[in-house]
Formats: sequence, C-alpha cells, structure tokens
Amino acid sequence: MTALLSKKGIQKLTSTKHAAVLTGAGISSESGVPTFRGKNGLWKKFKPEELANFNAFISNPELVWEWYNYRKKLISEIRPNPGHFAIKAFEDHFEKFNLITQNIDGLHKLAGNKNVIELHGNIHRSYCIDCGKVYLKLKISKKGKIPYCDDCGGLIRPDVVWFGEMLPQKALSEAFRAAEECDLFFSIGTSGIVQPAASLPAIAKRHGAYLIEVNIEYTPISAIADESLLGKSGEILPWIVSHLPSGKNMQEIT
Ligand code: BV8
Ligand code: ZN
Repeated sequence: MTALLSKKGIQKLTSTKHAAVLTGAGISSESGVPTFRGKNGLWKKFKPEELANFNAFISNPELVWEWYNYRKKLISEIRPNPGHFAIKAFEDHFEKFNLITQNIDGLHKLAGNKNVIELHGNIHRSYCIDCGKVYLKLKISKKGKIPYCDDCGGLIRPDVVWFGEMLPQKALSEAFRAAEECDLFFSIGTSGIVQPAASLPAIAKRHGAYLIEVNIEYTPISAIADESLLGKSGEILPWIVSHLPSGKNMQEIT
C-alpha cells in the first residue's frame, strides 16, 4: 500500500502524547453492520424520524422494538474487524488515549478497548421508562411483542440516544474535553452530520490538534482535516498501526 499519511502525519504519530478518536457507523460496516446513510443504509428502509425518536417509540413500540431487535440479532452474529483492533492498538500505544464512539454496537469493547465513551448509548442495554430499572440481558422479544418491566410493568426501551434527546452528560463532557486537550484527533467512518458529535473534529482542530479523517468518501469534516485518507478503515487503520513507533503488525493485535 502506498504511503497514506504525509511525512508530517507520520511525524505526528511519533510525537503525539495524547490522541483521540471519534468513530461512526463506517468502522463497523466491514463487520457487516449496515451504516445509516450508505447505499444499503438503515435509513434507506426506515426513516430516522419514524424510528429513532421517543414519540415514534411511544406511538409504535412494536415497530421500534422490531427495528432494534433486528439490529441486536445482526450485531450478535458479527465480530470486530481489523479497524476495531487497530484502535485497540492505538489505546495501547499512545500515552493518553480517548475513544469516542457514536456507535451503539459495542464492537469497540469486544475488540478490547477498555475506555469507550459511548455518546449514543448501547444497544445491549435497556431500561424501564417508568422506574428506570436497567436490563442488561434483555432477550430479543418475539415479533410484535414488547418488553415490560418486571418490577413496575412499565415499558422498556433501548438505552440509546434518540433524535431530539440529550446525550448522556458525562459522556458528552468527556468527549468535549478529549477533543479540546488532544494533540492528534482521528475522525473515522462518520458522515459528520449528526450533532453534537459531528462538532468534535472541529473543536479538536480549533484547539490545535492535528486532524486526520479516514472515510471511503469526502465529508464536511474533509474541509477542515489536515489529512483525509480515502479508503476502508479496516485497511487504512492497520497501515497506520504498522507506522506507529511500536510498529506492531496486525497479526499481533487481532
Ligand atoms: C441532541 C443512536 C439536544 C440511535 C443516533 C445542532 C445541535 C444539536 C442538535 C441538533 C443540531 N441540529 C440538529 C440537531 C438534532 C439532531 C441532529 O443532529 N440531526 C441531524 C440529522 C441534523 N441531533 C440530535 O437530536 C441529538 N440530540 O443534540 O439533543 C437537542 C435536542 C433537541 C433539539 C436540539 C438539540 C441526538 C443525536 C443522536 C441520534 N442517535 N444513534 C441508533 O443508533 O439507533 S444517530 C446515528 O446516526 C449514529 O449514532 C450516528 O451519530 C449518526 C450517523 O452517523 P454515522 O455514524 O456517521 O453513520 P452514517 O451512515 O451517517 O455515515 C457512515 C460513514 O462511514 C459515511 O461517511 C461512509 O462514507 C463511511 N464509511 C462506510 N464504510 C466505511 C466508511 N468509512 C471508512 N471505512 C469504511 N469501510
Ligand atoms: Zn419499571
């Protein structure tokens, strides 16, 4: 593979003490998780306003649970890909490292990353909308069936952030802090559309970080990135790992 990063980019890999990464659905696409806006994206079949918002859930919990159960089942059958394992190698390499994800699939933790800032929640967690009881091992309910709380009978929902809902305060402030303090920020596999997550690369850049984007196409982030590496994260990230001073190759880390 030809050199992907510029000399300055390679130099940054060596000199950086504090790196931060923002991932979106693109990093999981090579594991088989459909993205939201890609050609066979989730939003093609469904509309976010119909599914990923609280009113949609209250008016049609069966449909929304059908959608999340479909995604939960799909995610339960897949594995992290080399892109996820490369980010685990980032965490091992950099003195200070923050991983911020918009994804709810839990694949970063499965790949071994210890600290994952989940901006939009986690599909493997649910909670009762009345008493707040958390359910970690909720079974996939039969089509048309919806789960109710065994403590109070309230409706159970996926523990994910829907459009129009606030992001978890702790996760959001950790993400903003990481973007403000890091020396090197990677934006990986995200279309850079959904706020406030999409503002993190610009915040990092404004605070002096070197901004590297990895995506199969240009996005609004490309306009401010120091380097936009066009290609699959499952190929580009292992290349970057092999150019870290610790220079592991992928066999050692998958
Ligand atoms: C909120 C969880 C306060 C659920 C999701 C300005 C400020 C604040 C809010 C807003 C604002 N303007 C508008 C809003 C409202 C809204 C918003 O941003 N709307 C957008 C559509 C304009 N934001 C919110 O509602 C947020 N809440 O801010 O609360 C508030 C409240 C009310 C009013 C104002 C403020 C909550 C947003 C969270 C929504 N939840 N997910 C679930 O998953 O079911 S969003 C979901 O979509 C993802 O989590 C992710 O964040 C987002 C999609 O993005 P991506 O991950 O980027 O995926 P996408 O498919 O778009 O792109 C994939 C990319 O990968 C592509 O670029 C592709 O080229 C690339 N790719 C594909 N394959 C590969 C690859 N790259 C590399 N390698 C590959 N192999
Ligand atoms: Zn309850």
